[in-house]
Amino acid sequence: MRKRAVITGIAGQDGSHLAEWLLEQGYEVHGVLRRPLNTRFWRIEHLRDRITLHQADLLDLASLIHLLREVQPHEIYNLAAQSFVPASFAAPVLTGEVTALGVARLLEATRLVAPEARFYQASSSEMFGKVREVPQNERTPFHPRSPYGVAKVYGHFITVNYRESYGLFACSGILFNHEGPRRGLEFVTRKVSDGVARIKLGLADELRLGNLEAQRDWGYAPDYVRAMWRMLQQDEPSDYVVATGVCHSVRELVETAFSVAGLDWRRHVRVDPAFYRPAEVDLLQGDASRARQELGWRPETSFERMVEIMVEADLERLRRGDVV
Ligand code: NAP
Ligand code: F7E
Repeated sequence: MRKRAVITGIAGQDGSHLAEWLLEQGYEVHGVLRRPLNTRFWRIEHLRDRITLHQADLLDLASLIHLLREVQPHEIYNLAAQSFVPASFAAPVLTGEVTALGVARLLEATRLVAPEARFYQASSSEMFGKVREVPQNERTPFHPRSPYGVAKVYGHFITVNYRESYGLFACSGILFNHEGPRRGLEFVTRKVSDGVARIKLGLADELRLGNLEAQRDWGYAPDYVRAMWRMLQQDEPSDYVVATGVCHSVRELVETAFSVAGLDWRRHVRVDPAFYRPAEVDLLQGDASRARQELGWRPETSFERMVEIMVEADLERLRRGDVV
């Protein structure tokens, strides 16, 4: 019998990569959309005849109960969230409803309808925020710096709590930033690769960015979804940091991306305070030793190669005239 997996957030970056990976592993893949008529399908268009799509919303417990009753999944991957940090400052309550309480709703639906299913929660390095140590591992205390980070801390601990209280096989993956050509255009890596491609093709002349000094541990999204799956194949549920261990500043990201296109970034990049955040996460660097030892997971794509892939993909896309 084929294993059935439910992916919330299937139309997002990670959802689309995870769906591909699970199909390759022979799974029957069920994806959740909150508003099918408004969804932009560009990341999953090529998968549409191989997956089953359902309408449900993390804001609505009944919709999640109906979903799990219908699918009776073996594995549930909760990737849906309001995931953009600046939007969480603009809409902190909505972010809490979706990114924090949404996890509790899905766990509760799981407990009621599919208690044997294995559950993955998409936790985030943003929980470390104002970091207490470098690098960060599974034991590093949290100090979130945005409503998004605060909401993810709730999602993380409610997942741990359902594991400890009800014996659910619930895991939380503390993933550091991961990127690729399917990243939303508002996130800095994709904003830069898109900006470089526009400048190279003569469609723009400048790129306005915020804090160039922030440092992140950037990995490649297709590598990271394998770690999610591996967590649910273990004998015991647990929580894992997933990261490359290498960090770069936004300035280094910019230098690397402009040089892929043979451009001098100093001629085009302008710092615009509009993109500064009320509170910043200055530095994230992960220690994924546990994932390496217990899951046998390691990243396969370097930062430089990832930036190259992203710039080349945006050049091709804009030459075709596609919007995203
Ligand atoms: P993403 O591209 O923003 O995708 C998130 C998805 O969630 C979107 O498809 C969105 O649907 C859906 N969604 C939003 N609100 C919803 C609701 N109320 N009900 C149901 N679905 C809803 O995010 P991602 O980069 O793939 O990240 C996946 C998950 O990992 C997120 O939880 C994110 O917070 C977390 N995470 C990401 C990273 C990273 O670096 N990418 C690192 C750590 C953790 P629409 O298409 O309708 O907007
Ligand atoms: O910002 C700086 C910005 O928006 C990275 C989400 O997937 O990863 C992501 O959150 C850094 C920040 O990602 C611009 O200030 C400078 O320091 O790409 P980002 P993020 O905030 O790290 C974590 C792990 C998640 O879980 C989240 O869901 O880049 N930066 N200039 C800028 N950032 C943006 N977006 N735009 C700029 O113009």
